[in-house]
Amino acid sequence: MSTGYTRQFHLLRWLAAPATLLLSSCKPATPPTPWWQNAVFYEVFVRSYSDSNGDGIGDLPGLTAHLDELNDGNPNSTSSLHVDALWLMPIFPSPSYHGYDVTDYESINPDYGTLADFDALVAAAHARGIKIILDMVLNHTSSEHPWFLNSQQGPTATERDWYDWLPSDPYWNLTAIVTSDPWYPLNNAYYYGFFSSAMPDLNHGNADVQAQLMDAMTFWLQRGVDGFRFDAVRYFFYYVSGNTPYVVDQPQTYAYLQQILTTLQSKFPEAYMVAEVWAGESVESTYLGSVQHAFAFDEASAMVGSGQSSASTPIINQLRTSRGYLTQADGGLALTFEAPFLSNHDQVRVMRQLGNDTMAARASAATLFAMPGTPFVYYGEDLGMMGGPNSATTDLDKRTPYPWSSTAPNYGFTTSASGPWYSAPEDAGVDLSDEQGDSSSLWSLYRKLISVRHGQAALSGDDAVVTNTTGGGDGLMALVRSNGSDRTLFLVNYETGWTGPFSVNVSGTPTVVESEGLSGAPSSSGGQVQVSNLAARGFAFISLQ
Ligand SMILES: [Ca+2]
Ligand SMILES: [Ca+2]
Repeated sequence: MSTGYTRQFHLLRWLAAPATLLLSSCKPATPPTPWWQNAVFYEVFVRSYSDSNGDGIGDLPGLTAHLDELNDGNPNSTSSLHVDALWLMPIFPSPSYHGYDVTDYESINPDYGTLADFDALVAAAHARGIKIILDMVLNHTSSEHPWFLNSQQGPTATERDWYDWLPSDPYWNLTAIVTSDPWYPLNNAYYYGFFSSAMPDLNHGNADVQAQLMDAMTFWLQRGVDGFRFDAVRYFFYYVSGNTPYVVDQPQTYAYLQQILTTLQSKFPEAYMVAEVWAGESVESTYLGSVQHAFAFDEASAMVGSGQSSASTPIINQLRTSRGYLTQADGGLALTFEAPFLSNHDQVRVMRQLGNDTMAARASAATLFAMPGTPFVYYGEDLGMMGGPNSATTDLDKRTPYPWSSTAPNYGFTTSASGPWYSAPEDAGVDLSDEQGDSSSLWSLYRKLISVRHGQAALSGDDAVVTNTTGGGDGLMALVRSNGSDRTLFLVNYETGWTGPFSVNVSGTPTVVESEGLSGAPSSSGGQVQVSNLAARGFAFISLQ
């Protein structure tokens, strides 16, 4: 009678069903140089990006109108960030402002526009060389999704088994993860909603559910989408042993993800897929082989931690730990399995975490682009947005409108007389028009760092070695990135004072590619690179020949 047993039965039924879309005999074909290997992603919350029609809500035409600021297709222009790809947070119909509870996986939220607007966005993005991936929230739907409205009608409803129902509340105690029992009463039964009553979990052991979701993903890929960000993959399956529920990281979850990956890659070999495995690296790394990429949550904490503490220890320790988790059985490295980032829509913005310390933010940004894997920038990080003052307790304050101009009403986000759908003031000068015109702005630094990322082949390689230094102090990190014979040395000083002279235990003739606070040109002798001084929060990307 345990639900976990039922789940296993469903999985077996699914594995035994040859007609299931998830089972394809095609083998995955990976292109020799995937487009995402040296790509920089930009995470966009459409509701807060740009409003095109004056209703106070950001929309797809608003994003389309501002693609040139993201990447105008001219690599030499200094008015464009030159990101390679956009992750759009959910754009499907939803009763919530954030969209992480979907009511239709194959259409566009009317707040954001139409399918025609979406097609126009994809066409305009592709014309500039920008790829687009969509947020796919597969774990659960909205409680207002037609599937759930059907399912809740009773035990004989045609879609009853698409969700999990029990005749009585099992009273799980998940207080370590969520605040209450995730079983909710409705029509004389109880349904499972791990995240909330408004987000009933889909039963992924049901073959019809699998087919529906695969259809939806195929629909978007055929429409030109370049991949997906998979939300909350840890929670796809649960298992109950006795009275003890196990709600994350089940064997069925890994198998299911592998099937999704294999099937989509067989049909769309250039599709990029990155998963939210929001956990420590000991857990996240177990998804290696089940998902294409996973976000590096521990690394984000470590990068921000170095910025907060003025010590390089957090990020150095993390990189060494990563190497342990991401070295495969054959000795090969999988460091590019992880997608590094500083913060995302669920976290207090990095500038607020750093106490509005612009120099620490600059050092953190430089470190982000030195990391192995495909880097993601959360919209507004490029400007140093703080978000609202209640960010620690309110997700809304992490997702405020992008400030385009200091002089236009509503920061140029909307022409609505009643203002934007939500807002929080940013410091003077934290807006695109001011920062585009200032070569020393944080936005201009992001533009330069993205250019460095594109220009240095070593930065898209699979190796990253923290290298010993002599002298330099507690804030210093020396990281050697390599890709075949290409090598780039990254130096960063998280301290609030100068390093003084130091040497790095690496050979090669150094050529500075981009730096801040570097005193003099580095030299080399005796298998070491010598640096005379690096300022507080300074950094350098140095090519080694
Ligand atoms: Ca609008
Ligand atoms: Ca689930």
